Amino acid sequence: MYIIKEKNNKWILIKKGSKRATKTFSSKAEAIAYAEMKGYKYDIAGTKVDNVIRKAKKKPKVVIPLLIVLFLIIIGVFLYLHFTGNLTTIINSITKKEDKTEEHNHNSTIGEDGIVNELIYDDFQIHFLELGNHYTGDSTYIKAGDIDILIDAGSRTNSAETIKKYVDNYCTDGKLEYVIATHCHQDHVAGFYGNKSGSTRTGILYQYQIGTIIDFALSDINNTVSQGYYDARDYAVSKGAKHYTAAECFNNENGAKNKYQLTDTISFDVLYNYYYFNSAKSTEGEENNYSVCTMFNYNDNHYILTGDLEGEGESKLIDYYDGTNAPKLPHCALYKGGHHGSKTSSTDKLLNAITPSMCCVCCCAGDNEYTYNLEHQFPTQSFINRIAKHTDRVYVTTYYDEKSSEFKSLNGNIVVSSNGEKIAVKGSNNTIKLKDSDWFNEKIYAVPTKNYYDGFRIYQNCTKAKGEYYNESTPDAELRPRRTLPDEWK
Ligand SMILES: [Ca+2]
Ligand SMILES: [Zn+2]
Ligand SMILES: [Zn+2]
Repeated sequence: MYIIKEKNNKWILIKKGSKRATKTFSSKAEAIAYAEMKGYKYDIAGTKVDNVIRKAKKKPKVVIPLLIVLFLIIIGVFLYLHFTGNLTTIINSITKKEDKTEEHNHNSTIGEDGIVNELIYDDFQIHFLELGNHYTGDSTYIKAGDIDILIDAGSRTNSAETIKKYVDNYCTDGKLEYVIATHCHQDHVAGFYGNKSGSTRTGILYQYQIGTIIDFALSDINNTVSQGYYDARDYAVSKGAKHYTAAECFNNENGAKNKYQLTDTISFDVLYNYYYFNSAKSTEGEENNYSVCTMFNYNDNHYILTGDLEGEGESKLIDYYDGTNAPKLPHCALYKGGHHGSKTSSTDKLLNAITPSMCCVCCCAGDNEYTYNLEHQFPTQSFINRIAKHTDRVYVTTYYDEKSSEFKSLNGNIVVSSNGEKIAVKGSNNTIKLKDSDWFNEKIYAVPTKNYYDGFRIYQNCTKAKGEYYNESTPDAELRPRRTLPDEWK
């Protein structure tokens, strides 16, 4: 007996007496169609399903005699095992198993917010990858049961090998069932085409069998990066991959879907973005606003990834999910820090709508790739001030070490995982929150009073990196904190 009921603006099919949904649907009609198709007996319970279950449980009066019989059986088995000597063997094997589990989890603790530290669950995993160089970029590998998904493959062409080596620890069938390219910037797509040596291409789209490619509907870029990506995509399609734009997905057009069911209980939605359908050329965020936005769902937990979407795109996204035309976005367990923690993304409007419990940022913290201004380097002080209102669980992949001119792991590869109920987080280097990291708390030499001109732009509050690190002998240099602690984190 199954029950179809509404939950969090979705419709779920649930076995009577069970807590977990068997399957989730976006409409009641879909849920009914599914139950019919499976030949299930079902009730439609509206929102009062709990009462139905409770009533059903009260009925039977056979329970007590049944318990007595069960008790007698257990005593019987116990005595039998005791006299045949099997009991100790069984007890030993049970305790051994417990030891093993404990060993596996012995570092894990549950935080005050219910999130488990230092553990990786099998069912559903999101991996935020380090990319093997000091450049900021994105590559997120997701495993849902046996399904492998890769969102973006930055930061440079040489990241392709780093990504493949990592993904091959998990993806053992050589097939990525889904590949998503959020937008056409080098730090998101370069690893898809990679490098060419002789007749081998290192790019992800050349190295794996690809199921479905979902990518940006629009782009204003026409250069070697975009050409490299389109060639790699064409290659994958010639080998059998399906290709849809996010606009086709959102509209359920041409075979594309706006919801992909990955397992019975895990799915992802291609979220609305105004800039799938309209030019972003005149916005401040430009190309970044074309980003494909997705939400992964596992039971009641949600995970939102918006690529490099900026303030304009975030605002239109939240306007769309207004609770009238479309259901409001749910509270989310995880938000991937938009645009690497830039000052122009992760606006209050977005964060107030999704109230994230955790935030992972993919970047090379403190690198001056995009700016010499200390406060505006990823992850920016203004991003930190905004996310702090929701959570202090902020994790960052990599940082730039000014002293050695090398990139190093901050949290490293960060894995957020779930067993459908609990959520866990673990970094390959450590699982220290950003606010407690040395990177956050150390002071470095910067020139706050003098403007620095790089031949293009004037920067204030400067730090320089990559071999031009300021030190105590730099005129006007002062030791400055990299970041200041927001009140909420004190
Ligand atoms: Ca696979
Ligand atoms: Zn980017
Ligand atoms: Zn970008």
